[in-house]
Amino acid sequence: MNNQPINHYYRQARFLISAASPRQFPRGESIEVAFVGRSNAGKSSSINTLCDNKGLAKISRTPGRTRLVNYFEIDEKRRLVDLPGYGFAKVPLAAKQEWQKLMGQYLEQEDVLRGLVVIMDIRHPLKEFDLQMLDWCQHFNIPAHILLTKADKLKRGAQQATLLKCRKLLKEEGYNASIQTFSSLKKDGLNELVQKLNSWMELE
Ligand SMILES: Nc1nc2c(ncn2[C@@H]2O[C@H](COP(=O)(O)OP(=O)(O)O)[C@@H](O)[C@H]2O)c(=O)[nH]1
Ligand SMILES: [Mg+2]
Repeated sequence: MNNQPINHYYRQARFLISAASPRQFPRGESIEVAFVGRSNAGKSSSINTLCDNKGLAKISRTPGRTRLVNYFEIDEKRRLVDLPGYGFAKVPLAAKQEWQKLMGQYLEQEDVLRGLVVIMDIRHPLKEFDLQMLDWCQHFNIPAHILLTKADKLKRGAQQATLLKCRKLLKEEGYNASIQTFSSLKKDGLNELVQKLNSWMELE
């Protein structure tokens, strides 16, 4: 086991199904960890980095197009879930409401969902949408872990300063989410993410 890469469980991940509505959410005994973030924050890239598989979650340059919940199977008991990104300015109200409904339906599955990874661009952290996600986590009693991704866009000092600032703000606002810096490009922070997911997924 010692020669295995730290993310070896996640490298097994295979695409399972895309669900457009709760009726299509897969059933069974599996536990899940889900990823969410604003469109273009770097969600697909972080899943691909975690799983060491560039083609796993599609990396799209057109934000806000998909309203699908994408499931990846790690093993027969564990799944990763790519939740639809939030598109913003150009998204009509009806689409926003549809998105909110689908998210609510997904997040209320408390027997299945072990934790939510909230992806934020380190240059634009803790925006309104991100805080809404954290509010939902508190509401549904779901542990949250924040990735400040694209950390390679900032110098080390600025990365750490942003991390500390966000951690302080979270504490002040009463959120008990954990938070780290991450870079899909450099694979920085992968170890920390894997440790968090392993504990949620009851791996080792
Ligand atoms: N420099 C850098 N670019 C990133 C990183 N993660 C994602 N990107 C880029 O950001 C854009 C959006 O990424 P994507 O993963 O599709 O975001 P999503 O919409 O949240 O799934 C793409 O052009 C990625 O190549 C990162 O860690 N560093
Ligand atoms: Mg994506």
